[in-house]
Amino acid sequence: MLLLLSLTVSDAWARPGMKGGNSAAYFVINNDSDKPDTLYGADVKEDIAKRVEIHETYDAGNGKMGMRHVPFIVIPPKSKVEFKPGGYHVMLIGLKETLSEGKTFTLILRFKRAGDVIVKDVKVYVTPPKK
Ligand SMILES: [Cu+2]
Repeated sequence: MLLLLSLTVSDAWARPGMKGGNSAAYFVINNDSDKPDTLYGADVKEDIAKRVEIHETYDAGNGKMGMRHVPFIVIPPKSKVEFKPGGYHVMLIGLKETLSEGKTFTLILRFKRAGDVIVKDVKVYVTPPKK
């Protein structure tokens, strides 16, 4: 039986960050299949960060926002999940080099069903690009 894995990632971009600091990557996961999939890990192909984690932003009270690591995110069938500022993001922790505007890198997103999805040319923007 031919198994069609129609899971794609689009609209990827990342925030600038200083060497030693952090950056965050954003994108849209489109699950066109009729089965849910689970994002359980992320990495960067180039050696630009000490750690790469899936994060969510939450309301920490008193008007403050916090963020924390989440072990996995389920992507329901026939749906899209947007990673964006103030929501889910992939955190690049401990940058080994400065990521300035225009720099690109390759993101690897690990899914239970679709396997590793390679997102090429994730570009660093100061202002989020318009879709
Ligand atoms: Cu974060």
